[in-house]
Parts: sequence; C-alpha cells; structure tokens
Amino acid sequence: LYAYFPGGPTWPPFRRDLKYAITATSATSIDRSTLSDVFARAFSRWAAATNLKFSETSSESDADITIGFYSGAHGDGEPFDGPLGTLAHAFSPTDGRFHLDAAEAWVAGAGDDDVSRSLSSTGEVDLESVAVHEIGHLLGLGHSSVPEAIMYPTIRTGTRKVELEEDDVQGIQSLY
Ligand code: TQI
Ligand code: CA
Ligand code: ZN
Ligand code: ZN
Repeated sequence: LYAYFPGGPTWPPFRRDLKYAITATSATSIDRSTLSDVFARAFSRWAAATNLKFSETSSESDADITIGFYSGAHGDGEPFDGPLGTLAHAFSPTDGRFHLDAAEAWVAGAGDDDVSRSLSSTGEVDLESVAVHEIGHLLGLGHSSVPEAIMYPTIRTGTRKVELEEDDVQGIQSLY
C-alpha cells in the first residue's frame, strides 16, 4: 500500500498549476532539450492521474519545483555519494527541491525495450524512472509496500520503470 510523509503534507488546493525549473545542469553531460523532454514526460504521468498541471519555466524565481544535478555535499545536509548508492532525493510538499547525483551514469530519453538490457550490464541509471519516483515524493507520497509500484523503495539497477501502478494512482488520487 502507498504511504504519505508524516503529517500528510500536500500542495494546497490553490496550487494546482505547478511550475518547475531545471536549474543546475552544468554537472551533467545530458543536453538541455533532452532534459526538458525527460522531465516533461515524467511529470505528465502524474498529471494524467490528477487535476495537477505542470509546466516548465526558465525563471527559477517563478518555480514551485527546482530540479538540479549536484556532486557530493551541496548545501542541504544530504551529500551525494558518488556512483550508485543514492541516486537522487526530493523533499516533501511544499519544499519543491529535487536533486540528482551528478556522479551517476544517467541515461536519458531511452524509450525502447532494449534499454533495460543495456542498462543492467553497465550500471547506467534511467533518468526518467528516477524522475517519476522523485516527483511522487515532491507531491507528498512516501514509499509503497507494493513491489510493482513506482513508489516502492528499491529498483534493480538497470531497470526502467516509468508507468504508474494502480497503487500509485490510488495514492496520488487520495491526496489530489
Ligand atoms: N533516493 C531515496 C528515494 O528517493 C531517498 C530517500 C530515502 C527518500 N528515503 C526517503 C526520499 C524518504 C523521500 C522520502 O527513495 S534513492 C529509488 C528506488 C532512489 C531510489 O536514490 O535511493 C528511486 C531514487 F525506489 F527505485 F529505489 C529513485 Cl526510483
Ligand atoms: Ca550516488
Ligand atoms: Zn540535495
Ligand atoms: Zn523514494
């Protein structure tokens, strides 16, 4: 079953149209337009299940959600740890910070069936899969006990998992 953060924080009813900014990208080699595509696809999966809308803004000061790549310590007391281990983290509503470990071998825009095979042999991490999971946290979901769920707390290295499971949909629909 799905879970919330302690106290069940959510984005309040007058904030259904959320803007995100992709702000810190110098630490990744993935190009900017690919990043825009991957995050737009990840947000659209949650938008399809709720009355939330997401749009990218180029203005960090307008953004509800900020997304960036960082190495090691980056000022929030949760340092990244180099390849594998922690891949990314996101804070609960309405903080909006979503950080990715720049040290990972991120794979972006790999939409085909071959991806899980190629990823598992190289230790690469599918960016869209991690983004869908972290957006669940940004919106207020904790970890699920259902292994198929996006919000389950472990993923095999090299797995691509981007489709919301029934449990994820029920969880987000109970919040929004
Ligand atoms: N990052 C952890 C995660 O997002 C960070 C974390 C641990 C966390 N406990 C939390 C975040 C509680 C919010 C609330 O779960 S991670 C996965 C998964 C990670 C893990 O790098 O370990 C994914 C990031 F679920 F697959 F293991 C993305 Cl998809
Ligand atoms: Ca790491
Ligand atoms: Zn951080
Ligand atoms: Zn998680």
